[in-house]
Amino acid sequence: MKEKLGSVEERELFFPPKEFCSKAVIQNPEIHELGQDREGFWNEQGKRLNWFEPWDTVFEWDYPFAKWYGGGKLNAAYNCLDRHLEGARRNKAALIFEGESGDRRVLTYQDLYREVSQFANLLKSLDVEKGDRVTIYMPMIPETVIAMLACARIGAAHCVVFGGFSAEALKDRIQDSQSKVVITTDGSYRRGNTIPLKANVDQALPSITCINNCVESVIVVKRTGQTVNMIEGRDIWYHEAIKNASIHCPAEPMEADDMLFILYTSGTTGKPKGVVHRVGGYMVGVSTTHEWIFDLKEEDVYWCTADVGWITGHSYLVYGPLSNGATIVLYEGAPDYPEKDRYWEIVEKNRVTILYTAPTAIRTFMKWGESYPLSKDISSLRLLGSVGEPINPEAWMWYYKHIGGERCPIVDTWWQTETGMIMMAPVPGITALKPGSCTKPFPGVHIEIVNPMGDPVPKGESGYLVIREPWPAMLKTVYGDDKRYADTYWSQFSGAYFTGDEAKWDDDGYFWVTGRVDDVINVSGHRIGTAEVEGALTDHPLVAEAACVGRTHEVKGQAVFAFVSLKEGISAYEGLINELKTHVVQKIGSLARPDDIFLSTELPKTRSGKIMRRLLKDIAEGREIGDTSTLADAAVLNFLKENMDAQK
Ligand code: 6R9
Repeated sequence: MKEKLGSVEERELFFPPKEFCSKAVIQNPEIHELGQDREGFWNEQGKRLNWFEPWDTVFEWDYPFAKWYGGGKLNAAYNCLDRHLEGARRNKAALIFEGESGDRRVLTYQDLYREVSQFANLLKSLDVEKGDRVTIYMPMIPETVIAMLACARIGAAHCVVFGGFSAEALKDRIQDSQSKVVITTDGSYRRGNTIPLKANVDQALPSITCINNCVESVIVVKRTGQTVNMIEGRDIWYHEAIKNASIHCPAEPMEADDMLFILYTSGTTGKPKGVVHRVGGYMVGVSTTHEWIFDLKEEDVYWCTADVGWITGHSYLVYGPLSNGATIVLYEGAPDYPEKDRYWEIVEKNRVTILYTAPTAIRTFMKWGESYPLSKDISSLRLLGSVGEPINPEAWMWYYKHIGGERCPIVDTWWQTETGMIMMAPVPGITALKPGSCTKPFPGVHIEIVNPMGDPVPKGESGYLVIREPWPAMLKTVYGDDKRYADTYWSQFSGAYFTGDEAKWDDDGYFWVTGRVDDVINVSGHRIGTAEVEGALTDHPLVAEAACVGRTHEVKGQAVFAFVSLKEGISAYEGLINELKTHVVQKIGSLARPDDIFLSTELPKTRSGKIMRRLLKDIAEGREIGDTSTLADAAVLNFLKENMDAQK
């Protein structure tokens, strides 16, 4: 059977070392079969958390809305902090912070508990109550994690906005969530420079339309020491306000189905969606997957390099590991600051045992060469993880060899903002690995690959990745828009959640996710909606129309390629392309900056006026152009083909 498969990589199996398997958290090869009784399985896993009230039902399914652990009451911060204070974990390092400029802080579980309680009391003193929203716009510093847990402690939903987003993107997210409080810093460090976060907040707030009580206060944490403009009656310095806050703050008992946080993510339309996660199912899901997939042991030092502004930062930097009582590393800066060995220096210094990072980072390290990891002692590593986009087998092999010393299993984890938890990944003590495959669905998770009619495809074939059965950390809804939730995720295939991804199922039943099939571009593991970038471009006064596609990029996975037509009578001038790129950065953030902008008099459209992105993608990738039969005007295409090189 196996010989039928195409590449060498698909046939090559890597078995985790015996030494690793014999000590693994999960050694039972029948664990996936046990997971087939989903209700029984997740009932059992629910018991890993501390509950104020037990649940009555594991899940109720009112398609497409699910309720998990109905009747149960718990608190996420309590599960990440209080329950670890009883025994030896009290004085264990919960968080090791590595600042970009070399400063370092270690907080034990007791320290973290105290700081979270104080922050929670500060929020309470600002009238933040259960159900309110709080926007967090911060760099990777301990106070960011503290702020998240403080919200969770009092039952407010946090909305973390990535610190690299622009004032305008921040505005949209505060507006949609109607946050009562914004927490930010004076600024953030990036490669020795500073980025003015507070100034972005100041720019965002005046144009927000408030429905009720939105943004009454801004809490400012001092980080860079740069000058900021504090507005009397609205802005508060954290270090001053916290002085009087009590160190006792009871954790609010939350219904399992109550909202824990909102996280905005890009989709196929211009407006980012507020993905809502709830306390109970989410916490069970991330806690279980974190322990099993990362093979977490009491003495591990676990480092997830993702920014807290993304779902990976929420689930596998904060809630998963802290609920499991792990020691986490939090690094503020860039991988090449001050030198290209910074990650390996952090691994050496802290004896990091588990490293979870993204393929784009691995490809960057590959490009820099193995001398950097070689120059440090990284022998403490015992398990490696990958997330965010498909990992190409070459990058997998490099990671395996040069970072893992051929002794560390690699867990390639497939999941999404909406799934909340890892859905497909090896369980490292029992799963043989194939470079480039996320292997199999996690126990208790049901995933299928289907054809356009929604029927499962046979082994060896490709199709659309769908999830038919509810899972505990699934999104509850899109914030304030149940209809959008149902339409976006549950309407393409009847009876199933559509992931937006395409995948192949090989003869061994291993899954190979190949990428998005919707209008989402994955740049360095960050989701960018083509409609968002197009919206930013057409916002420029000279632009008539814009169409964006993803083009393969050696390091970033994909890069944004934009086709732009200018308004009638406008001709291009020197510097216009850069001006357009800067405009996108101002509207969204530098992560959305197009690598290429191609100016064209017209864009290829169907007779009904739809831009044919498929053809633009062929052009951007420099490959043969596909079926053009529905194209209204073939001359446009010829123009594009002929002028592409000239503009490059
Ligand atoms: C966790 C996260 C989700 C999209 C997802 C898919 C891609 C993530 C992947 C992967 C192949 C993996 N993706 N992990 N593709 N293999 N291991 O990244 O969430 O930012 O919402 O992105 O990322 O295309 O649909 P999110």
